[in-house]
Amino acid sequence: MKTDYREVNFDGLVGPTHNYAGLALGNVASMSHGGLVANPREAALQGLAKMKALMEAGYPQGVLPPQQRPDLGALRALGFAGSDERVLARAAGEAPQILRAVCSASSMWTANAATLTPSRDASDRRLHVTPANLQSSFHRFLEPATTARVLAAIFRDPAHFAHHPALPATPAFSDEGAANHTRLCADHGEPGVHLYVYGRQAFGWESEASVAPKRYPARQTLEASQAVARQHGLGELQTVFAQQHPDAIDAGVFHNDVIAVGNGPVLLYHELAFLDEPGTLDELRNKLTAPLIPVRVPAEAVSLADAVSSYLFNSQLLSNPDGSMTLVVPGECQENESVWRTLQDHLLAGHNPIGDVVVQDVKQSMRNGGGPACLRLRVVLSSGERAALAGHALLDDALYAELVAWVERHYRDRLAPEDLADPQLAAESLAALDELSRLLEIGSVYPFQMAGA
Ligand code: SUG
Repeated sequence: MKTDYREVNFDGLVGPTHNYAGLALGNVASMSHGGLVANPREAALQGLAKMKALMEAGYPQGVLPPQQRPDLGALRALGFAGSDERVLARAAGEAPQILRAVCSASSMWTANAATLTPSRDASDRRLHVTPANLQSSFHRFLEPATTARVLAAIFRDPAHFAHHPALPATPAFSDEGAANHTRLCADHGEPGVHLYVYGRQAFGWESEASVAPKRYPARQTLEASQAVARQHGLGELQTVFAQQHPDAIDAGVFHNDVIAVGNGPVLLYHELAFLDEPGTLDELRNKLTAPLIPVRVPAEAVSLADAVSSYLFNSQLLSNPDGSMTLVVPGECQENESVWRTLQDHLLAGHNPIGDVVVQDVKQSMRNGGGPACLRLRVVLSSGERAALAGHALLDDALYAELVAWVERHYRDRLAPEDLADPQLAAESLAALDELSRLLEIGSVYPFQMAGA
């Protein structure tokens, strides 16, 4: 049966303070590019070009705004007092790493904004939303409060949308959102099975069976994934919890979406994505109503190192009306011989619905470890829910043109770490965001717009 559910990808607009600060332990690109000069204007335009290309190819496209940065409120909470200029100057002098963190434009990676359950799978037939607490790093822990306001502003109608609080921001419930969640189904409008991938178990880790990464932190806990599924009212037959392979995390796979991507009944994954590959596939097969189509990439075709440097699996896998699928890969895949060969010989030529590969250049984001899939939050919506969206968050030609002009008016084309202390940058950023919130018609979502903040 054909239904009117469609996947809408909400991409994060890159903020005016986009920079390379080397903030993310276990994220190889972030760790190796810290200190480079960034180009926020190019970054934002690359993101918009991806959105436009997908919109023009017929995929519904949404936009989520960036956050208020530098986060002066966070600096004040840490004891930096005085005028805004004084706060910035003191932070730059006394704690440059903290200043970098409060300037990060990391909210662009909206795959980490929240975990969502489409109304199709919820017993109350509403879309359920839980913002991720992102507690594993300070710069990302600053995101959820504004993220929750932005999502509540767009998914506003309580008849259609249910918002849950972020999980307690403590290591036991470390949650990184949709980057560790994949909904598999026959078709977007058919019942889904929710695959949650976690890196460690918070309770019971002393047991002998427990395996954890040795080099880099595991960001998602089993307990966090279970709590999100519980908040959304999902039952046992609708969920599969699988542990990520610790060797993958130690090779720089800090989220599951760096090593696997699913869409409809297709699961494209690297052989080292899951600790228990056969067990995970069996459970998915048992719970899915449609036959699972696993597309496995062996390590001998693409090594973990190549998967991490090319971000092959951080691709968007999109459904086409004829039943085929399109894979949107970052430009880095074209530059890697074994990855490009695997794409042609194994993925496109294989027995699976992937019929087309589209290359998108998102290099500015990639240097911080964010590929095409990181930049978007997938939201499966019925036509009634799409009509109920508040604000102006769905991209069309007019909004695209306005956003490009807005970026060109407000963004710098060069941002070095030492520029972050410039009070003028903070003022430019606030002016840009004030204008953007009017453009997107989302009301007052930023601390500087809220009374008493
Ligand atoms: O959390 N990078 C982000 C990248 C997130 C990618 N998202 C997904 N895989 N879904 C992170 O590691 C680096 C910022 C810096 O170093 O300046 C950063 O936060």
